[in-house]
Amino acid sequence: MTPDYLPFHPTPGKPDFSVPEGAVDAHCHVFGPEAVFPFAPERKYTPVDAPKEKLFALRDHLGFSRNVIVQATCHGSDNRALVDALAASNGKARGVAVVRPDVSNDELQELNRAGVRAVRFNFVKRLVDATPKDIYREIAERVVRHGWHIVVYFEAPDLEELKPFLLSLPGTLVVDHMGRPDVGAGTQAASFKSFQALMSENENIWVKVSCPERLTVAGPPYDDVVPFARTLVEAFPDRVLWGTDWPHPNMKSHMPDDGALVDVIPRIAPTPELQRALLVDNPMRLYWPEERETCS
Ligand code: 0GY
Repeated sequence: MTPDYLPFHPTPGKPDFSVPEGAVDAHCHVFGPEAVFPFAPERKYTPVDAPKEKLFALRDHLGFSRNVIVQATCHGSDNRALVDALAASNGKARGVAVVRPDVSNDELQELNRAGVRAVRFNFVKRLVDATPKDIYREIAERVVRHGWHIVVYFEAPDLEELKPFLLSLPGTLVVDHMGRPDVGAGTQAASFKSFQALMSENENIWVKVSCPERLTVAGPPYDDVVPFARTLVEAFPDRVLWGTDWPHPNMKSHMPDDGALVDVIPRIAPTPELQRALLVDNPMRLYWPEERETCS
């Protein structure tokens, strides 16, 4: 099948902003190569190949040290491309997998050994067919026993309906892309307030302040998204994560320059302390806790 969205930027620029030593790109993907790791038959889009070598080259180019690779819907619950990338990373990548309800404990243990530390539940209707919440809850209860956490992807209009489910999940919950706020409605909109209240009231909920390129109405340099991310970074400095979202699946309007995305970071995390928390301390606590304990 032919790719049906823009290819990733072939030559991203060097960012002006220097990320702190040990920075983690906590949301990115690998796709294929399709000839080795075919895409899932049930996928809603077909990406271009975005293999691990390109991801690791981008990591080095942008000055990052590590990646958290998130299983995207185009690979369904076939985590082989993800596991292959983790194995090739020399311990510099951890994974977020998608699993089926009939996954065995042996398979979960195998994924854990490979470096997977979370599962992702996706509620974005254009990306997946719905999975009953009871099934997701059963999966959550099983994976937290392996010390994993849950990553959820949903859009702001679905937050109220999802809240009871989100609050019923055990362990740590990470929300992708700020819960996809309606940027045009501004930071005072009820739905963004509701999301902040959810985080204020539940200290187990974390958020990725990622994807200005997806959320923007105005386009680069993403002035309209910055206040959303900055609000969350300043309110919840020890529960925020940042990622490139490379290779930016499904982007049809414009393809971001990943160097320019890195240059958004000092605008959303304006002090060295906030930058270190966002890029190093928080992702290390969640994905490499054993290394943090050794360092401290
Ligand atoms: C992202 C965002 C998107 C795609 C996926 O799993 C996916 O296919 O998450 C999207 O289209 O918004 O996190 O990469």
